[in-house]
Amino acid sequence: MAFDIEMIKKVYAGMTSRVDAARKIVGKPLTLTEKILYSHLWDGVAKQAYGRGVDYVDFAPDRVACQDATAQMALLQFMHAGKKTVAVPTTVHCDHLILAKNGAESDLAVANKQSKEVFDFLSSVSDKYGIGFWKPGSGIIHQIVLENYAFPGGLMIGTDSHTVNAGGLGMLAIGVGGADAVDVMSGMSWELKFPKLIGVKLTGKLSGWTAPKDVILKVADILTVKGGTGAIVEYFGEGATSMSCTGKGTICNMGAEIGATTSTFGYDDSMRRYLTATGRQDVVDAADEVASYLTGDPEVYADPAKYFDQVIEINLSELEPHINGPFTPDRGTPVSQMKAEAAANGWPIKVEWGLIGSCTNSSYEDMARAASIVNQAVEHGISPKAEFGINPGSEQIRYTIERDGIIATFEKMGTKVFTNACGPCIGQWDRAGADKEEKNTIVHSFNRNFSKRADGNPNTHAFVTSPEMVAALAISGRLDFNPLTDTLLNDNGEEVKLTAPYGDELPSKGFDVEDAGFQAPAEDGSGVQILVSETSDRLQLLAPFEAWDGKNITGAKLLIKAFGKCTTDHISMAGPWLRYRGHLDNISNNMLIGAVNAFNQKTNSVKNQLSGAYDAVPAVARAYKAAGVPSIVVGDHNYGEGSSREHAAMEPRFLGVKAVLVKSFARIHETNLKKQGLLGLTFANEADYDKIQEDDTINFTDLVDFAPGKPLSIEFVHADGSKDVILANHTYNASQIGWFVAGSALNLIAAEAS
Ligand code: MIC
Ligand code: SF4
Repeated sequence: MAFDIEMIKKVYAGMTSRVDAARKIVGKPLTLTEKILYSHLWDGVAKQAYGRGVDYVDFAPDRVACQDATAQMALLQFMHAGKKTVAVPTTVHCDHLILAKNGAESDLAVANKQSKEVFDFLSSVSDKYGIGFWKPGSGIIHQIVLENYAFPGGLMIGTDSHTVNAGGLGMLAIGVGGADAVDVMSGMSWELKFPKLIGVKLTGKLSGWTAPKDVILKVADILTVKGGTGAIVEYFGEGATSMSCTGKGTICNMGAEIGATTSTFGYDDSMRRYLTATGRQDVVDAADEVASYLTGDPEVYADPAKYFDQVIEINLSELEPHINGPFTPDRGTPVSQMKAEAAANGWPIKVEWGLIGSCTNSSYEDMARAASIVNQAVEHGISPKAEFGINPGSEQIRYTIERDGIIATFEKMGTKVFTNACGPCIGQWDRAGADKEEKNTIVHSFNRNFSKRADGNPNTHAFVTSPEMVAALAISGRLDFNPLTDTLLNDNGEEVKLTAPYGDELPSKGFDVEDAGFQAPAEDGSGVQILVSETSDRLQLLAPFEAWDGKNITGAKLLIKAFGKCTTDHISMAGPWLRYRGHLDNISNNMLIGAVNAFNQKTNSVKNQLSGAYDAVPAVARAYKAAGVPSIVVGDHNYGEGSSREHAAMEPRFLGVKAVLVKSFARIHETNLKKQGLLGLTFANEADYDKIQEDDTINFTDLVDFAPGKPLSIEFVHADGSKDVILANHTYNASQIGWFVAGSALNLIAAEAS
């Protein structure tokens, strides 16, 4: 499990010379983001000040991390790359496939049985290719990365959108699809559009009920779910240095919810404390030698407007606790306004469940602060009005909070302690009664609250807030309870006012753990056998997608015109479907079943143009595929928002969809489409979305001239014979066009390896 201090020292050694060179070339002071990017250029030298938001640039990441749900596809692809071992340090984490039901012990045993085949597969592939393997129950990928592998100034990628969490330790950590991870694991460069820079200046200091979570809830409210697209967010100022390292992690983590490429903070004392507490004094020593390279230049922070594309300022001393939701993480309501908002919108006031956990908010400090509220309730004889569940972020955190009495405090209130895993955050929650689809409210400390995400019930109104606010709202049982001003009645009918939460940033007695759950790979994995049964319904070896035939796509049918929000949860739902993440054919049966059909406003009901009948989206796609008819998908803004799961791109590819034409894309999803050999296109004129009709037949007229920077013309022939010709923009560069031509990026790697 040991982190690689030699690798880190090497990064730092290269960093000083590269950053100095970059500063000369660019001729101005540098942000932290630029320092990390310039020092991780694939070709080693900063040749130019890259066009922000335009140029694709090749980078050399230091690490890769994968979680079980995405690792299956990533590793199935890696097995085709023809390599003996991974080229950069890589870990796999089993955290998504554990259903929360009765509590950690029995839930973990059930998962180990039900997903044995998948865990065994991941463990043996890891063993074979030199990958560190974190067993089920060891914790959530991003907490484990923060505790063990993240380091200031590093660049890592991970097959999960919340990889960005490691920005809390001064890294640039970026979520990608499995195919991108395969490139880096195979020793190739990794390509990213040079990001725009957003600076967030934090003045003042957090106090009372306000927590780091409120910073990102506020930022999400300001920037919305797409405001960070194509940008890296860099936080600085006295408010930044005065908060804990795991608090910074929370802020960076939820930066995924504004579409940001990633977020980061400059190296400071909070990071030194955290590194030391997690046994990494040697990283502190190495980082201290290059400390000025691990934060933005002082000139930048003194005059941010000159160096960032956009600057936001938030005064933490004035920031109120926020409650964001329902159904989207960017709808922010300050606690003082919740009474009015909830009443005006008809949100159910009664809180049924309070859930604390997820990679966003499951640190020692989070648990300690929430427990301090629970403790007050217990001491004052207040019975909680809602049910309560927690998922500790890692076994190290769980062991330590158990030792320190924090779990015992939660248990006094009847809290269910679920496995150290994602659990309800990703729909792995067997919530009693959810199938009745009753309108209800839950509050949680997670990052996403899209419809159906936690319990599959479209009428569950999920609100995102800090762990301490979750505790307060769950105890009061009311969404509109304001702990700053309101009182609660205890069991004797006396009024009690909760005092502000308190929790140690780090355990005063240090972290402790008996078995962290790590398995090191074999020294020589060449003899390790990987077995995938042909009859398995969980795992399926991949067959390469066919190459482009060099012709225009013609006679295609419209599969669906998706209306409004279409996140990766709408395109490839998680929850019960997570079990098929390693089986492309089976998981394709969830393709776009959550997307709303613009023509009838229904989900999973689209017209099969061959038969005229309405059917489920995957069924219609399979019918077109069987008939040899290509299809296309049309969508709205920020299509593919949310997860990094490449299944959202592989499923359409597998079911014969040739192009996805939308008003705009979320970054990771757009790349995933390109990697899998699909056409990801945007309307040159957004209003053209309205021209597309249900019975359209679609012809590309100049795909044969597909070239960088050149829009494509697409003909939509309507049922009455009339037609509209629409211009579609794309962002494919020459090598990405090569992926399309080859049928997928992996086809190219495999061809080169053979
Ligand atoms: C999520 O939070 O949506 C997930 C599940 O962690 C995903 C990854 C996945 O779909 O497996 C993510 O955020 O990338
Ligand atoms: Fe797991 Fe939820 Fe974090 Fe995704 S957001 S990694 S599902 S805890």
